[in-house]
Amino acid sequence: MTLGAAMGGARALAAMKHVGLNVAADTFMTAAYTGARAGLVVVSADDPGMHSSQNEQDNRFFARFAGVPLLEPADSQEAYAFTLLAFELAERFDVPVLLRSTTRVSHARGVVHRAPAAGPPAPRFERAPEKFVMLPGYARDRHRALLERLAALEREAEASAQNRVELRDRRFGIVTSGIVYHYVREVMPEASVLKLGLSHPFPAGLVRRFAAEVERLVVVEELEPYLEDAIRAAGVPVEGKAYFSRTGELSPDLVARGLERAGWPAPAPRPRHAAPPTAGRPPVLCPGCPHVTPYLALRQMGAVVSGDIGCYTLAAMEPLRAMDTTVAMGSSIGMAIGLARSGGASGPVVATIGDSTFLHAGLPALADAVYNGTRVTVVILDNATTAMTGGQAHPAAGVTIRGDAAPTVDLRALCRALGVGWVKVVDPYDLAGIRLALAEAVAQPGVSVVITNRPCVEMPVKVRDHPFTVADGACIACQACMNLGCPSITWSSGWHEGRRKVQIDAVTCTGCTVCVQTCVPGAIVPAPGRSGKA
Ligand SMILES: Cc1ncc(C[n+]2csc(CCOP(=O)(O)OP(=O)(O)O)c2C)c(N)n1
Repeated sequence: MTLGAAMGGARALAAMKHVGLNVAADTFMTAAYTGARAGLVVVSADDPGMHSSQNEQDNRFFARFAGVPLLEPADSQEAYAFTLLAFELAERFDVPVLLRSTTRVSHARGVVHRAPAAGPPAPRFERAPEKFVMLPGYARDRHRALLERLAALEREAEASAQNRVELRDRRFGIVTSGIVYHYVREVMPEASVLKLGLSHPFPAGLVRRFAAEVERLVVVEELEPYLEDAIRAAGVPVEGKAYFSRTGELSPDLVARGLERAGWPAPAPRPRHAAPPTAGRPPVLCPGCPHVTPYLALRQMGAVVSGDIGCYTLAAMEPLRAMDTTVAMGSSIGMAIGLARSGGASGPVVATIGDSTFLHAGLPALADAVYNGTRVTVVILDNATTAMTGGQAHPAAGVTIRGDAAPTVDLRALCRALGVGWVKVVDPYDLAGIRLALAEAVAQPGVSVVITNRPCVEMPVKVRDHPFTVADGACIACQACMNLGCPSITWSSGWHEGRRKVQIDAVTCTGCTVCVQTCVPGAIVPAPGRSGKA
């Protein structure tokens, strides 16, 4: 969309997490050939340490791979200033610009001084098929044009004010970029530093000049030895990953320890702002989450479950432990096809996918499963939102991202239109109903789809029904309700025949009634007090 907008003459910015760029890569790689009319900036928010991601790929390589400039802000002010600079470079060199941040920069807040930005040009699409239609004949020319642009950009990087030499103690020459620059300054304030803000194309001449000023050159960077390899390839002796991990985030402490390992004097102890200890809390599905029952049923029927990326990925954890594979957003149905075709699955093969993820990347694989007659069941977990990332709307949610009414994709009709012969919509709070639907679905000879239809209990509105409680003395400690993994159900202080009884926290219970349906002696009853919806 943003490439189309920029070709149409409007400045455009696409922001995504690191794995988002994998999905956009097909367009991104060729956008480097076409360029656009107005500036196109791609923001990649990388996640070293995988705070909430399935991998920690280092997207600086994407800049080198595609042949586009790379800007690496170190803090909020630079995030702002580099975004303006990115548009300027994009328009001056007719190339998309990659602005890469990491979690610590993306989540930072700071005072930002604004600068006047040049007004965007008036949008106007001008036909230029030799620039915008990447047939091989045109694309060959554009590839050559890209290499010429890169040579000009290299001169830019050599002279850029964003690539800054700070000469202090000449024994220590540190090359760094992004947030790590601040870690280095904090723990080794006396070190000489080359801070790279425009790090692709690589300013080899500048690095050589810096290296000549210092006794030892060490790169401090998170994840891959991206800068280190480039420096070594330029023929400059350098050290780096020998002292710093290639996985996870760095921190001021890890930088200090790495530099000590490199043989440099231990830095002065830093003041500590000790945070009070917090209890470890494993991630769990919320009380009343409509994603629980399909997984309970799938585990009980011995299905091989190809999972996807969303809140429901937590079904891989105890006590549900009902997901066998999860790799990338939208991969579940394709992987289920492969698992079914492998002949190695010990039970029925079932893909489970959220509504948002299904619309993002599930449709092509479902069409393929139908087309090629693969026997798989797909469970679409329709909670009418994109819960995991904060409740964004999507094309089947009925509202726009701003909350205005919008046309709604009818998921059942969509599956039928793709040729699925057996589609059933079920209430996930009806445990018997969901068991029955799944049993029927996996018995179908071809593709079957089960759609669950309860909204997320947290967003866009909180769903709170009358809470339940465990009746005094009625619990026989069978612990069947514990299989749900509901955070509202905890151990009580009571015992029955050597097993612990359970209790329900009335404050967090949403009244979904699923535990009531699992309770063998019928011990779970409405909590006393006012009934009705909160
Ligand atoms: C390619 C890609 N883009 C974005 C993300 C971030 N992300 C993780 S889960 C998710 C959406 C989950 O929505 P849905 O499938 O509806 O499940 P829910 O969390 O609502 O249960 C997104 C966008 C990602 N992991 N990969």
